This record gives sequence, structure tokens and C-alpha cells, in this order.
Amino acid sequence: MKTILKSIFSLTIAAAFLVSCGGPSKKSNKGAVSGNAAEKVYVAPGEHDSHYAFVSGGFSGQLAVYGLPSGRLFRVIPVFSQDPEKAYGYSEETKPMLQTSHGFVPWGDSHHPDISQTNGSVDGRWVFINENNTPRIARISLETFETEEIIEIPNSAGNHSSSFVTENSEYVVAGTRFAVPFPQRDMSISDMKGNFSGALSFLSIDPDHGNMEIKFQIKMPGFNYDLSHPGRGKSHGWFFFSTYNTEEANTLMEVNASQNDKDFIAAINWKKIEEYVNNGGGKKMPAKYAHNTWSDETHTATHVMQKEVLVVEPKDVPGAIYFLPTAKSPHGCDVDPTGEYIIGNGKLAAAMTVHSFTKMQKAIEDKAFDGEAYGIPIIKFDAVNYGTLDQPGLGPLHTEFDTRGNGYTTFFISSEVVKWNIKDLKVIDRHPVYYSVGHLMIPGGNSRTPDDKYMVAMNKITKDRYLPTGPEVCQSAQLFDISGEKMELLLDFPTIGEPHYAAGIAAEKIAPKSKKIYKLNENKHHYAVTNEGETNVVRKGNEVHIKMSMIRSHFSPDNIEGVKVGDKVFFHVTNLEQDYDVPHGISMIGANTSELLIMPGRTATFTWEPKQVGVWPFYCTDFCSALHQEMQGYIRVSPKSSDIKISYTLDGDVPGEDEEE
Ligand SMILES: [Cu+2]
Repeated sequence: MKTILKSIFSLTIAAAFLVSCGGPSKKSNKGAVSGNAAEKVYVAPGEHDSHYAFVSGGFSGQLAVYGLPSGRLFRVIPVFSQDPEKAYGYSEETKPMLQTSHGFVPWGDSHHPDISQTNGSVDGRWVFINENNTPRIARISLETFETEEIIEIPNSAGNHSSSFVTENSEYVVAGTRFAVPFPQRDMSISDMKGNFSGALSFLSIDPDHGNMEIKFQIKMPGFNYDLSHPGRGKSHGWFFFSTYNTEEANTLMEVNASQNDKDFIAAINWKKIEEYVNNGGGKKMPAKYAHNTWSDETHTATHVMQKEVLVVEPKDVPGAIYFLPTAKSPHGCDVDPTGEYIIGNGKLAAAMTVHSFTKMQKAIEDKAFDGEAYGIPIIKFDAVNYGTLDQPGLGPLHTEFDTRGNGYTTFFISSEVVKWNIKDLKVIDRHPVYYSVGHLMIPGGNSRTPDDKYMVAMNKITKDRYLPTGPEVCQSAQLFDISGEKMELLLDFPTIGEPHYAAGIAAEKIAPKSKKIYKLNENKHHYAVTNEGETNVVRKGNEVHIKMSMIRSHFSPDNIEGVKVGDKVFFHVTNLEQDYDVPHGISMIGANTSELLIMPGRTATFTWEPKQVGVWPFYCTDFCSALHQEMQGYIRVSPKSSDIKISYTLDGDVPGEDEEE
């Protein structure tokens, strides 16, 4: 059936576009795609995409889930921002997730998602993502597609070189973008040079549950740290961070931070530092940072402020950190799947720097150094450099890889992706991306085993590509087929927020274990009920706690009296359904939140502070059955001075009463 459908579809497309089958000589031109591009992205009704793409929302602070090759949007996962669709950051249970050392931060940004790995392959267990503005890293479960943990990064300002994961998910990293006083203090900005520091943080990941912990921070020189990448294969155990502003300038940065002909990639032997730390090395320093965790047992988040962090000074671990000179102001810092090549893209240089891990090892052995910076040896450029790719394009930013020895690099200024052979440093193909492109993504591209059929380019500017929507045009991604010698553009699709970066993975690694319900008998929420008999309404001073249940097509209780103006009413609502895809919603007229959508077996809470006497309805907000419109109840609100006692019923009875002997 599939083949027939596809044939019919391709015929239709061919006819509609009047594309001749005349042969492969038909060159794809500006914006044009080859005749069968539509067929290659068409996922027929009822069929599934072959890949998930997790695309960051940039300034939205969220993570969007798309299917590839269709480009269809499946879900937006809230991470660092409140999201009314899921009540994230609005329900009482999720509010603690957005607590920080700066208080409740309802709106953040999100940048670089990275999927957990086992033996160098993406394993589909968790996706990690960083926030820049309030430096944080989040972990999202790929069973529930919900944010399970957020940890704030102390001693950091801007967290851009994050959140990349080592090949067995030993660590996820964060690196400060801006050098700052470490620890923070009041000092003159003009004294920055030599006195500010750059924190690089290594967060260990619990192999069973994924929980993160800041294992150590390295107090690096006060440069800016831009992007990073773990070593893999032969370079496993190392991490690489690109730096800019090694000048340590603090004014007119576009001039003063571009003085040095070369900046650095910092090479960090984290295994060596881990050993040092495990043997009691490092110094505990006072710090203040939030660590928020979500529990699927209690359906509730917990916010804890941590008070100290273990800090390592580079001078105390000789042989663990080196600087690799790299073309002026590098942005991307990428390691190929073999772990041998480390690519730094000088965004202001004509050349792309390709370093060799083998040469780096030899240079360290030979002490082929060119001085040092703050006690950290600088390896001689020629001793570590494998070669440079000269004049491949303008404004190189990021590189991803396939399994066939090729790199794919984005060029922001010349708006193109260039495919090149890593070994011989020759350009193979180039393709325009309309318009300035930032990151690109190949599913599994950060692993030893990229799944290299597709490539997604994420564009910063898309004017003229879509129907206009006022001054702000949609942001977009473009899908390419990279299975052949030449890259082939297949599809443009709009994205949520700014598609800053993405991580992709084969659907078969996630879909089979996707969670379908929360088991009622495992629900340990403090106000959960497992049947209608356990529902009740209890007054505690001016707080009224309603333990409520919902099932097709009614609430229990459905009539409540004795609530007074000035009370704070807590709706703790449990969805008793145990069927896949049967959520119910609840909304209370007069509450300053609209609604909670509650999954089968889950409990969630919202509050309502009645300000007017009357009889006010609540109702189901998700069309759940033929009698969905009948799924409703009333709360009577009496004056503050009233002495009406709390009472509640379901069909005239107090819920649960007739179950008793
Ligand atoms: Cu309903």
C-alpha cells in the first residue's frame, strides 16, 4: 500500500509541477528542488516519521519536537519557561522547577540540546539542554517528554558552551560565556584583566536515573568560552572548549576582542581531573545555586538551594589542560566521529582550523609549547594542527559529520553549507541555505555513529521564504538529504522561537518506550486519590483543599459549599483514567489560570482565590467523551462572615459514604 500511495503521490507531484523525468541533468537552482523532493518528505496519513528532531526554542526557552523527514511539529516541551498548554510553571507541582538563586524566573532561553549516549551512540534516554541567561542545564525524559531536572550553574555568566554529553553520558558540561569575578564581588570593571575567571563546570550524570550533580568546576583564565565538544573514541576522556576574547577586553569588544591573530581551543583532560577530585583534590567553595528535580512518583517538583561547589585550579593538576591556538575568535568547536579531528571555526578568519588529537598527544609528550597563559601550556600551532581548509566560505560557524569521513560546515555570511572531506581537506559540495545559517544538525551527529541520511540547517533570517506575518517572519529549518555525493534540499519548515540548535535520533530508539499512562497505584502525590471514595474537601484555616477525581464524564465531588470570599482554594485533581491518550482538563471560573490538562493517573494542583459571592462552575476543558459538555460541577461562595460549613456531594451523596459498612 505504501509503495502504491507513494507512486501515486509522486505522479501527482510530477504532473502538478510539470517536471520532466528527462534525467538527472535537471540542476536544482535557487530555491528549486528536484522533482521527487516532495515524495522524499511525504509521510502518508497513519505512517510515522523515521526520526525525531529536538529543536531548541532559543528565546522561547522551550524545546520543540519535530518529525523528520516531514517537518511536522509534534510537541513543545517547556523547559526554562512557563507554558500554559502544559500548565508548566503554573501548576503548584511544577512551579519549583523554575526557582533559581535569583528567585522565580518564569521565562528563560534554551540553546543546545544533546541526547544521552551509551558506547558512543545516542541512546534515547534523556535530552539535555542549556540556558544562557540564567546559567542552567536541564534534563528531559524521553519516556515522558517532560523536564525532570534543572540545575543552576554557579560562578558563571551566560552558559553557551553547553550542554554537550560525553560518550557514555559520564558528564554534561557548562562553560561560562562571560568572564566574571569568581566568586562574585564588587570590583572595578577596569580591573577585569587577570582578575576575572571563566568557570567550566562538569556535571556528572547518574547512569541509572540521569540525575545531575556538579562534580567539579575548573577556574579557568578570564576568557569567553563559546562552544564545546567531548572527545570520543581515541580522544574520549577529553573535552574541548573554544575561547574568544583571550585579550580580556571589556569595552568596544568588536574591535578589542579581535586583536589576537589566534585564540584558543582549551583541551581538558577530564579523566585526569576526575581522578584528582576522586582522590580528595579541589577545594569546596561557598556557592548558591538551585537544584530542582521532578518526581514521577509524587508528580511534584522539589527545589533545593545548594551551598557549595568543588573548585579545581588548573595549576594543581599539571598535564590536564592545554591551549590549542586556533584561528581568530573561533565559534564552533567540533570533534569528528573518530575523535581524531578537532575543528575550530574562526568566524573572522578565512581558514578553518583542523587539529589532530594524535599530534596533540605527541606535542604534549615532546613539550612542543609556545609559552603559556596563566600557567596553562600553549601547544605550538604547527605541532597540533592537522591542516586548514582555506577559503571554504565566509563566516564559518558549526560543523557536523557523517560516517563517510565528511564534515558539513555552516557559513553565516555566505549563507551556505559546505561539505568537505576531512582527510584531504577538499571541498566536495556547497549548497545555499537562504538565509544566514547558524547551527546544523545530523541525527546522532555528536556521537561516534551519526545516522547520516538527513541534515537540518537552522536559519537565522528567512525573509522572502514564507508568507509575511508582519515585521517578524517565522524562523525556519531546512532539511537536506545527504545520502549522496551532493546535498539535496528537500524541505523548508517553520519552527518555534529561534531554532538555535537541534539533536536528532532514529524514532525506533524512543517510540517503543514512550510512556502511555501514569499508574494510579504508583501515584504517591500527597493529595492523590485512587478512587472516588477517597475524594474530600477539608478546610485548614482559610485554606480549602479539594481532593478531586475526574473520570469520563464527571468530577467527584461535583458540588461544593462552604467556601468563602478570601479563602485560598486548592484543587488537587487526579485523573482516574488508565487509558492511553485520555487526559481530562479542569478550569475554574474566576481562577487566574485557565486550565490544567491532566494525564491518566496523574495528580495536579491549581489554586483559586474567590473574590465574589455566588455559585461558580468548574468544568472539563478537554473534549473527552460524548458527554464532555456535561462534565462539570459547582462551588458555592459565601460572604467572608458566613458560618456555612464545608460540604460536598456527588449525585446527592457524600462521595465514598455508601462504600462504608
Ligand atoms: Cu473531559
